[in-house]
Amino acid sequence: MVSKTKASTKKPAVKSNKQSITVADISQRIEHHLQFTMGEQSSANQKPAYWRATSLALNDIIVEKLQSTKARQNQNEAKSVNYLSLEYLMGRLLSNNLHNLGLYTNTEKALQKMGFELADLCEEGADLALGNGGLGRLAACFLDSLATLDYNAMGYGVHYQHGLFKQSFVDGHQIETPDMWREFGSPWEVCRLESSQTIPLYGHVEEIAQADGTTASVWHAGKMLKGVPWDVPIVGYNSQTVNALRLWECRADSAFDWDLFNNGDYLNAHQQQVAAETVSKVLYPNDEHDAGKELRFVQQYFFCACSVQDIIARFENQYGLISESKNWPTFCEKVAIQLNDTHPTIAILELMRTLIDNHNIDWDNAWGICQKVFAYTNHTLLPEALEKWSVALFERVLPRHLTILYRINEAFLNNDVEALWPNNDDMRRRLSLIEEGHERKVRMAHLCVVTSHKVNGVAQIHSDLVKQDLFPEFDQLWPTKLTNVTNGITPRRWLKACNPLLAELLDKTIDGDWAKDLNSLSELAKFADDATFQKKFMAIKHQNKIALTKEIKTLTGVTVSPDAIFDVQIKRLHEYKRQHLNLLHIIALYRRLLANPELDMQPRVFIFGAKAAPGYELAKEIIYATNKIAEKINNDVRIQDKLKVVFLPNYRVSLAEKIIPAADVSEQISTAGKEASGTGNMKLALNGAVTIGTLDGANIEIAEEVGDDNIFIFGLTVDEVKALDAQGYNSAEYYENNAEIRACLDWLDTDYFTPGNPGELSAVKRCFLEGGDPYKVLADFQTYANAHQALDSAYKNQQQWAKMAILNTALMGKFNSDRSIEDYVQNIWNLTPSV
Ligand code: 26W
Repeated sequence: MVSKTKASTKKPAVKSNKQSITVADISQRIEHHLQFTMGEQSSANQKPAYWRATSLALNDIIVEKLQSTKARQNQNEAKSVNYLSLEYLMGRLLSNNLHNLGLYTNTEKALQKMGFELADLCEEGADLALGNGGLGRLAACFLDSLATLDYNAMGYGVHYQHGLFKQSFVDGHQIETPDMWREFGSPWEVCRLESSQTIPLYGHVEEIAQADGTTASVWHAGKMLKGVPWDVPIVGYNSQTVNALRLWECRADSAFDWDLFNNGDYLNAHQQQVAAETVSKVLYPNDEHDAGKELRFVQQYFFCACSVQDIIARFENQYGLISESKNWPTFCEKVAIQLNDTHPTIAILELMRTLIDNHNIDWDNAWGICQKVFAYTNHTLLPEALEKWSVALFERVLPRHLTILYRINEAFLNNDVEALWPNNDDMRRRLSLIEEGHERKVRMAHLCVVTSHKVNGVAQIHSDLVKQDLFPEFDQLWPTKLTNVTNGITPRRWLKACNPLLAELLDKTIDGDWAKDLNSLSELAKFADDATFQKKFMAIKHQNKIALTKEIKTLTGVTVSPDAIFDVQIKRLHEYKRQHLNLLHIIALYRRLLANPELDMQPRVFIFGAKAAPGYELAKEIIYATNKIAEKINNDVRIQDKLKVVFLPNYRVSLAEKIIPAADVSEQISTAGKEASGTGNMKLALNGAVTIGTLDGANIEIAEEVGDDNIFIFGLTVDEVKALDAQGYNSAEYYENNAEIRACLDWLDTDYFTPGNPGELSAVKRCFLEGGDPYKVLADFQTYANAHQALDSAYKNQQQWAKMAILNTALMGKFNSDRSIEDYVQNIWNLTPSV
């Protein structure tokens, strides 16, 4: 028996924030909502009704705690951080909120008495998929950590009526349909009509000469929009805090034009409302690719303007008028604003405009305030993801903001740039906030860096590349401004809630609450070689794999064996993430098995989950190819089920929560220098999956934590990729010199995987050859295949593999988003917990 360490020295329990609400209380609350809110629907499938009643019952408790939190934070005059993000990938909330309130078990008991399984009811909830991928999910994890650490924080975003599209496959092709999370309303949101905001846009600016010789700019807006806030409570884990995520819905300033209506022009009477609603209608599904659409620009301005007005209103309610100079230092002491990438950059110009035009603060003080409150996080180096909005669009939609932008740029070039690079037009051109050219554009990232007091990347290598390659001159200008905060994940959702069997084993094995002190997981390391513990740990992995085989069968009809290696690649579909490298290796494995069905390899199931941006053709080709190749392999009896490939449709947070606990292998195979950090890598390793990956993003820091014996690293390093680009990369060489690569690629030209349609998969081959293989797939193929060979033989030794799996779980403490938040608090926000 594995003895619990140092039982006698058990630490005194912290004052439990656990809700002492009894099973009876919970039943009564659920019954109340069934009867009075739901009106007792006696429909056949009662699950949706009991899910909603349970959620509403819980939300009552939560909203109460939200109010007490607000009162305490005001009481403590705690500095607040305002997280501005166009995306929040929240997933489902019932299970998370129950775990964080410590009410999961009691609610489970209450529902069992009513004849329902809580785990089943949790399946009824729609994901709040108000994001695309990593950036949106990171925002969600950060909100969980901020509330768990009792910090005063407010998330600001857009109340999209439709989140990220629903993905389904038709004959292997990705089909998108609208997300309907709000079809029947969400039990987790509270409409805050009283905090609605009205914001101006379009129109023109009139410069009016003032008596003191200065000119005042008066913006005559062409249109007004109304922002209606919906608050989604953010429940801290075992803490005193429930913060809010405030999402702005857009409505017309006036819902109805009576004159048009009275003249029978009913459609146009409503036109204003329709136009306004489109602003918060849908999330743009582009990940890492700036589409540059006007509506996206208006979305960004809309939520930034509503949020800035709300931040000022909250401040003035507590500390007095911002127009009074005595309150300026207080504003900087009590308010921090974090820009989650460049998408909320306009908030800078909006705060400047508001302070100067609405609160009569002079330019220099307004600018001083902005520099103290704003900070910016960069999440990508991909050139196509860096936002540049045309000056013409700015002129038309936000003419006043443009005049402010010009003045910031002038001061920056004439003071900061001139100081370091006197009379250097080239440097002025390169650093200017305006990119000259046939169409003048605004470099949003430059405005963020020039304004913010701190700029951070999201993993050490990424932050180094931001300094060296993206903003080298800015690093010279302000040597202490650029910093790093390595990403993290919340262990509440990504272990305690999604892997209850492992959570229970950890509770039994580790002292204290690992879900709040993830570094305590390192206590597991001493059991890594312990046969008994290994057996328990791997039995849990096997249990989770059995559960996933059922989900796979339901979703794809494919039968897989839980004894096979579950090899997982789950993330957005993008060339730099190299799902097509994984696919090329699968084709090679299949070919080897056809050549020798007795090939000594561990049976393997390759599991894919990935959405492609609707306009990203090659990404969709890679999905189609993977599905067609999977179909062929999964039905090829000659290979004796040694290889299975499944592409699970509609990958999202709630599906990730099912896949991750069952994963043996975590595919983190991006081209070095392209994946800023990754966070899926952390979730999979924390749940005992062993990583096969490149030295990219946070993979490097994961390898540092787990040790080179417990990870499979392959491929070119960042510097080697740069050297290859410098000397000129010729992918055809690998095609000519590597017979296996050539055979596999040539196979794609045939109709082997697409009977009767030869060449249907040739687009994938072409991207490697004619397309120049920009992400060096062919260059990394052989070392990747070799790493998989090593992985296969490691898996044969179940003791060795169990040790690796346990050490990955044990040594993930660093990647707790609580640690990331504490880094932001220490280096950027300077907050104190409000308890
Ligand atoms: C303009 C369109 C657009 C939309 C989203 C461009 C860029 C984005 C995001 C920045 C893309 C994103 O999600 N980046 C991911 O952010 C994660 C959180 O920091 C990182 O872990 C991932 O490496 C990074 O790809």
